[in-house]
Amino acid sequence: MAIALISTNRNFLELQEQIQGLDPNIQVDIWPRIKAKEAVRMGVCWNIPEHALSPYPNLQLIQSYGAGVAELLEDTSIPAHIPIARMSLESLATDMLAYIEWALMDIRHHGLFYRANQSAATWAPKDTLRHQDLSIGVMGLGNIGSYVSQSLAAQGYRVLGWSRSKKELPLVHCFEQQELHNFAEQCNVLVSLLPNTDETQGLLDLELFKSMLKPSFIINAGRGTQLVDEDLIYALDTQHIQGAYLDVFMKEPLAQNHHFWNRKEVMITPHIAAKTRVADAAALIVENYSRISSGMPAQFLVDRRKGY
Ligand code: NDP
Ligand code: OXD
Repeated sequence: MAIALISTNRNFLELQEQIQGLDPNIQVDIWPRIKAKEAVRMGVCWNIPEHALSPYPNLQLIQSYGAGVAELLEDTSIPAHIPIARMSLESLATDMLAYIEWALMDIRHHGLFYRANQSAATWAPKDTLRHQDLSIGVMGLGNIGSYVSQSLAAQGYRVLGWSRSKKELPLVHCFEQQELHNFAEQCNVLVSLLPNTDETQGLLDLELFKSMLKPSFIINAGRGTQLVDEDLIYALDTQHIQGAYLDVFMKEPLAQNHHFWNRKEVMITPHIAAKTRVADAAALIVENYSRISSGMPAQFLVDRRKGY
């Protein structure tokens, strides 16, 4: 029995070492050098080419190396009967919280405005915003969003949460799917921590931006497909939105000629808000591998109908 580590853009050498450090009996090979293809029971995948999983006749589990699984679900070369598990780690939630806190501090201290002023040598002081000046709307209340929303609420922000099914979270005012506009109209900052599904595509659009409280900011760390890029540009031009912090994009890396690069009201980060930490991933992979080896279901299985 073996695990195949497959990625076109991650170096999995350290992951291989960590998995074998936890259980030296597991055979772990890194794609494309997979020794015995029929021995592979689990494929750990991130950014894989189509058909990369076709050569393994005894595959029992596909383990995503990240929380997002849309690319794996869209890959028609993967048979629908093979279960897919997502990466669901405490460290993804704590790292994401740190990213959102950083963006919120920048919003409160007018970072986008002062950086633009610095490049023009302009002295223009503004009042710093306090926690209580901003209502934060967290879209997606799963592993990451539920932790982020509750932590921000504990820091003194007014926090609202929105998810497909209604949640009960201490200190967070929760809304369900059909209450999107009622939710957004009470928020200064919309933070997307949603998966990429048919239903979440294009949610961050001009109509939603117009309904928000002023000043209005967007933080997108979910997936780039959720944002209508042209609507954001228009909303910045017309002052419906004052600034955006974007970590994910429709196409990554973001094209060099994309309009976002030249906007002083947009902060771009290269999909680093919460990167999977190797040691934590290795522990989850070994746990899921032991589970499937004993005939148990893996943890954090994706529901193909929901798309996450
Ligand atoms: P989970 O699956 O735990 O949570 C997803 C949440 O989104 C759930 O609350 C779910 O609702 C909600 N949701 C899904 N579809 C809809 C919809 N149509 N309308 C309203 N709510 C919806 O995922 P995680 O918290 O682990 O991760 C979330 C996403 O964050 C990932 O899929 C990935 O895209 C992104 N991510 C980005 C990273 C980065 O570095 N930028 C790092 C890690 C993750 P319900 O609870 O009712 O099911
Ligand atoms: C993601 C991740 O899904 O890096 O973006 O986990």
